[in-house]
Amino acid sequence: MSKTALITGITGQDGAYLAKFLLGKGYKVYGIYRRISTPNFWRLQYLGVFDKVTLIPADMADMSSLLEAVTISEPDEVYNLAAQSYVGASFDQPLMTTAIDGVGAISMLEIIRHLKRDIKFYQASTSELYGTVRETPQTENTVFWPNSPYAVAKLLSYHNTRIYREAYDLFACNGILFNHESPIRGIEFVTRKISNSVARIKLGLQKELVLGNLEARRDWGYAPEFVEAMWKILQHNKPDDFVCSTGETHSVKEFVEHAFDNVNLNYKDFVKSDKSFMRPKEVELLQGDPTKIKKELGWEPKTKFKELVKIMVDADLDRWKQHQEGKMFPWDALNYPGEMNILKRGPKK
Ligand code: NAP
Ligand code: G4F
Repeated sequence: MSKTALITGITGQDGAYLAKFLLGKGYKVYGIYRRISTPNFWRLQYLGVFDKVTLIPADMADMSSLLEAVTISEPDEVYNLAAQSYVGASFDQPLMTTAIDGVGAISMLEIIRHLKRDIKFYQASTSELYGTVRETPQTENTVFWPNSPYAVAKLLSYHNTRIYREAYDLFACNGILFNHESPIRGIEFVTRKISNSVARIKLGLQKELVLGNLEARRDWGYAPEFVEAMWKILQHNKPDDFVCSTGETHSVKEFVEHAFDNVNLNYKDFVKSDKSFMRPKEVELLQGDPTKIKKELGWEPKTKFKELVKIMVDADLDRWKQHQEGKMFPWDALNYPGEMNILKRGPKK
């Protein structure tokens, strides 16, 4: 019999890829979406799955709506991906971030505990938990030292997931995912900001690219591969926590350099670094060790760093060209002409 999944955060990058992946496995897929003034279904449309999933209006900050979503969907598996996921914004809105990313996960765990304990639960944990890293590469046993309100909210959900597993025997798991990107990545994240700007600069639509800390290093993987890891974690014979990463680390500057290389331009002619794009507190280096997930679940990343950069730049170039030819397609870039009018907090004062 086919399984049923409920995805919170289905309108985001990972939610949309996971919905497509699970549909391919024969799942019935439900997702919650929140009421906003302009609906945000472009990723589900872009991946061609909008009319294949069932959407339930709910909000992570409203437990009654989550209860209704679980009652209606009767899931075998819940993937808790919904979050205020932008680290920079968590410094501006720490309470809202804690309510959604930290308390929201507890609401879902409580619902499962009281309603149906055999629902499997996946929590979208993050490499941001490591913050100021205590060792490199980071493993499932590395000490957490979070550096943002986002990371602390995620620490709350990480530990509650573990506690509900140990205290109530729930099949509750953390995927400690390192950064993963794609052409449907949110446009304010650095990789997509770069690929979108490189495409615009190549086509003469933009003159420069202003970034913050070019020296920060991340372990960047390809999002469609990472959602398979989420599924594998819930198919394991026991509930557990797994690091999911490529094992490599690269700087923002390297990403920029390769992105401009892809369109035969020199980044030094276009890129500036400005303090206003820096954070009050930074995570300087992330590099995950995926040994456990490789060994126990057989999951391995396939797409290498340079290939990822090319996939993203090619996709944005293609979309801007199609736009110039007057073609219509689901897309976010037109609704986000830039960050110029958005107040930035900058580094610590
Ligand atoms: P994303 O693109 O920002 O998507 C976040 C999703 O959460 C969106 O669907 C968003 O809905 C939804 N959401 C936000 N606030 C909500 C609320 N109050 N109630 C219900 N839904 C709400 O994030 P992502 O990159 O797909 O990441 C998925 C999850 O993995 C997040 O929890 C993130 O923190 C975590 N994570 C991501 C990475 C990464 O590199 N991508 C790495 C580690 C962990 P709207 O569309 O309405 O905004
Ligand atoms: O792309 P970012 O905003 O992603 P960040 O902060 O690493 O967070 C992402 O990955 C986490 C997993 O480690 C997730 F948990 C989280 O939800 C999110 O998906 O920034 C990457 C790096 C940072 O060091 C930032 O300071 O790039 C640096 N950066 C430099 N200039 C910039 C910019 N980041 C952004 N967004 N914009 C800039 O102009």
